Amino acid sequence: MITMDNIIREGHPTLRKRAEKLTFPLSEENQKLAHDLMEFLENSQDEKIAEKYHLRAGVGLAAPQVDRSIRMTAVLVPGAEGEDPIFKHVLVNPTIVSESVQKAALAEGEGCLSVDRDVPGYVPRADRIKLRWFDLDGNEHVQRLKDYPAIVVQHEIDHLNGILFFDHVNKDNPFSVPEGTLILE
Ligand code: NB4
Ligand code: NI
Repeated sequence: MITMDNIIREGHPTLRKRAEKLTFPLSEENQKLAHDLMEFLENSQDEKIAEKYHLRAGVGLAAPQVDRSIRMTAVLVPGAEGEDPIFKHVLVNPTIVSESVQKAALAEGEGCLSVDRDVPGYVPRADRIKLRWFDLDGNEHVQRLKDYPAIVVQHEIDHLNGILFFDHVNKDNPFSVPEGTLILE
């Protein structure tokens, strides 16, 4: 299983590389990675397991964060208690087909499992995206996302492009955002 010891941190060169596209069929190794990324998110969101293994909670984890420079990321946005997850997928070669002009940012700012410090500030992103990706069997999917799940996916796709969330925070005033940006509670 993946633990915090397997997650590389800010300063590691892999986090700043553009990750490689995958081809199908996926190797057994990459299929196992997909499973391990999602398992980490499940474990990290389980209070008992997270405490036992000292996992920081996560709603996304990208392959480059475990030092695998390939275009794969897991996303697990939980639903309300007892409900199905809002978005639970391993994305292979994800691309944003189109995005809204409307921007949105999480009120709490963002954190990253590869960044061991608090970086305050808003991270303005597209509020709505049309996402295209491939699943582990090589089937293509297209789905529109908005608000919280859209933000999570953009944070993860950034990892595949060597971008970290604080790259988007305004250096002079971390809480200034483009006019009209929605602040998501
Ligand atoms: C990715 C997110 C940072 C901002 C927003 C949030 C958490 C991460 C990083 C957008 C994407 C990981 C991957 C959370 C969290 C809400 C849901 C369900 C129950 C606890 C969990 C806490 F943990 N970010 N952490 N950061 N990253 N919400 N939640 N809750 O996930 O670095 O690249 O379990
Ligand atoms: Ni991150």
